[in-house]
Amino acid sequence: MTAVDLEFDQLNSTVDALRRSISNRLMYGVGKDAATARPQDWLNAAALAVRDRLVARWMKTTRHQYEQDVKRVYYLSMEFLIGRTFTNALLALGIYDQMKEALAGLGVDMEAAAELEPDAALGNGGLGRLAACFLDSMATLAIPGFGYGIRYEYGMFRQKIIAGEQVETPDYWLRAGNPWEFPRPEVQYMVHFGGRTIERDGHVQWIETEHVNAMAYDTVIPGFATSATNTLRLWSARATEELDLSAFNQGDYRRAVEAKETSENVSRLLYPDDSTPAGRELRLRQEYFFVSATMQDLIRRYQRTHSTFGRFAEKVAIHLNDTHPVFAIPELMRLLVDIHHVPWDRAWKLVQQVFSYTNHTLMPEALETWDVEMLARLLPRHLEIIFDINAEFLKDASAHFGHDVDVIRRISLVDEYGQRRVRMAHLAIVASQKVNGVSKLHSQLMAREFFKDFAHMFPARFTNVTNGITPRRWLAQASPPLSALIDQHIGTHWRRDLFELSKLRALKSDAAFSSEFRAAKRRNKIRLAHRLMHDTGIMVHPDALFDLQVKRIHEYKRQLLNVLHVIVRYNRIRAEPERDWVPRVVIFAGKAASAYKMAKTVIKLINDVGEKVNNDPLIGDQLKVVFVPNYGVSVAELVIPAADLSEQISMAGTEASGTGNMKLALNGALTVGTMDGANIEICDAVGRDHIFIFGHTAEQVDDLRATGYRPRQIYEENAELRLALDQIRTGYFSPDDPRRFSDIFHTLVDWGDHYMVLADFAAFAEAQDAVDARFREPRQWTESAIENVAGMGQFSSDRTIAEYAHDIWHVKPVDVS
Ligand code: GL9
Repeated sequence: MTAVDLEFDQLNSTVDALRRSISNRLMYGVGKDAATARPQDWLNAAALAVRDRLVARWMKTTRHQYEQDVKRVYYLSMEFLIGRTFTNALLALGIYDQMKEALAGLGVDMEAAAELEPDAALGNGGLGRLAACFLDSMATLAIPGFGYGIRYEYGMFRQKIIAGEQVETPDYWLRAGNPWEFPRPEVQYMVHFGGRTIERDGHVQWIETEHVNAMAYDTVIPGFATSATNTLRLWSARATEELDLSAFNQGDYRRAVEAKETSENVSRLLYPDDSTPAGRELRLRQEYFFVSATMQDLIRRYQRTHSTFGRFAEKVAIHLNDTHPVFAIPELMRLLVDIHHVPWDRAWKLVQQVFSYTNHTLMPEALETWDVEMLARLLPRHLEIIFDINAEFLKDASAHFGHDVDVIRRISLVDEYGQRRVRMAHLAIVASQKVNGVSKLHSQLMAREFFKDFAHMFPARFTNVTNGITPRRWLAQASPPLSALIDQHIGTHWRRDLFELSKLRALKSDAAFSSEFRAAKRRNKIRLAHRLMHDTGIMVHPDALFDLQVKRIHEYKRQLLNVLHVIVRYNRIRAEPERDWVPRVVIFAGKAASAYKMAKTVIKLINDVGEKVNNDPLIGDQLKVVFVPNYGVSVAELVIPAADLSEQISMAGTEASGTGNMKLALNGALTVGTMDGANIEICDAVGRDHIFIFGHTAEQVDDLRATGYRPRQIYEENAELRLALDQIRTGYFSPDDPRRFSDIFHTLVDWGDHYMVLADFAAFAEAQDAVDARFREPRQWTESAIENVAGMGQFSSDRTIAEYAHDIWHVKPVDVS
């Protein structure tokens, strides 16, 4: 920042200046006066005042990017789980305290007002949240990065728990307006579907299509303590034909708006599910809609400063966040070849230089494929392009492997078994210059098992970039007490260089620091206890061990393993109520995909067990079980800082990385976990003595499966486990419907449970005993907690983004001074 900018910023950051801006924005932006303004109006006015301050930086960054003709990264993601923006922006600008005072001067409680902001929940889980952390880090590191996605009108559903069951309600997050976005009606691209292709003058034309326009909405993404800012551009569908006037004039009002409604459905809602077949066509339309607009937009931006495609690969990097945006590959080919008349071979070379792809899961049901027949109907030109790419690729493959029919069948872009389907991950790998997994283990499994043929053909293409999280949101913003304590002892620079936290190691045996550390944690636990009381009516004691499993509900994540242990613990306490147990509050939170029956039954089981345990007078405060509804970014910011224990207990080899594991450790929770995903790297970083590792490793899981997994034998041999399972089977927790959970029992005991819950039970229970023993020694526990915080340096998404920028995208920070 120049001296003039700095002075300008400082002038604008005073309490007086902010108070004037808020009053101004209330009047001229919101259209209210102080006498009639509701808290929501004050929040909007304050948000606009903050946004004004960001815009100046935004213009400047954009101008510098343009003048320096920088290489830009386009981060394509169907999901961005941003959460709230207000507090985050205040901290980025360094005006949190001033704003609080300014609002107080106007009679407004800032923290209460901030709670009114809805979460931008345009994502399902870890993958979407990762994209949001990446935006934060790209801006903070001044990497010229654009997020591209869809402006869903309805984000992730709101989860209510009614009579212990998940009920989904729509999340209309735009109800009160969105002060953070700028609609850009002048930026619109036409997106086509259907029709057919013909050849004319040596070029393919795609004709007789239906179309919809994609209109841009821009959101400013502030960097932390820098004037660098970036843009998140989200596309919204606009009908190309407005009202059908003749239908309207005939009084047929429904038909008059029908076509418009249908075509605009494409950006109506976040696909609610990562596993169901329903709505697949709409999902395909969404995927293509967003990448087509994005490719047109980035070509237009490139052509503003370049007259040929000669330097395209020097100026453009396109990142595919999982396979959802992979139609960008054939779309870019189509635009280059059919519209801009670049010869096929040259276009393909360009494509292979600009794309890179991250795989986020190896769960077979999540590896996307598209029915050839549906593609032929909706995207006929793209199907031709995919077939042409495949033909060339299979030629190369035959040259590489010899004529091994099995390999060719395995790696083809088209799955020919049964109904023909295009394998999107294969297309992504063939077109990308780099392909990465999200933790060391996951990247290894990718290259050695799932995509081993590709890794054999293109060994240099496969790499690892372990995930990370932004310390701004997940420590500075989420835990004011712990951040303040850290600031006092090692200064504030850890927000930009998380490795600074390692300085805390020197303090781990310092009694004064330890007790302040415990006090900070306790304040967060009290904050949560109040909210739990308010939202669920369950009273918990802040001195109990707060044990959290917060994440999507999925069998592979094994919430059932945790529940089984809760039941065993309950039975143990009932057997000896007088013993001095370590009091625990076991907290679950997470959403189940709306069509995922088993996951929903797990939610009901957790709530039924909670009902029984929480109301048992023999148990009292020794054990509480709480299900916190509507897990999302804001709930995470509340619960994670209050955790003592972090449950990361997926079957080894199934959780690609996990990021909640990092957020919890950063907040001083100790992990009980399997050797899966990034847990392995967390274990290395914090030290084996400060983490509770248990269970089969990925290799042992394979061996066990090969020799035959016999859960019934485990059930028969472990009396405590057998009792817990029998209680589930016979309705001990569901007397109103004794058979409610019998499928859970049979899945775990008789139906060969793919996730091998029982195989890890005994080791898990033992690890939990070790947890209790450590918790009885507050000094030791705190020492371990401090080791966890101190070891988290490498899990900053700044480190992750620096690796992407250097090794994959080959982009440099823009100079904004
Ligand atoms: C996920 C993986 O399952 C996680 O282990 C990983 O941490 C994140 C981010 O890389 O990606 N892949 C995936 O499909 N989801 C993930 O969380 N699922 C959702 O986002 C719902």
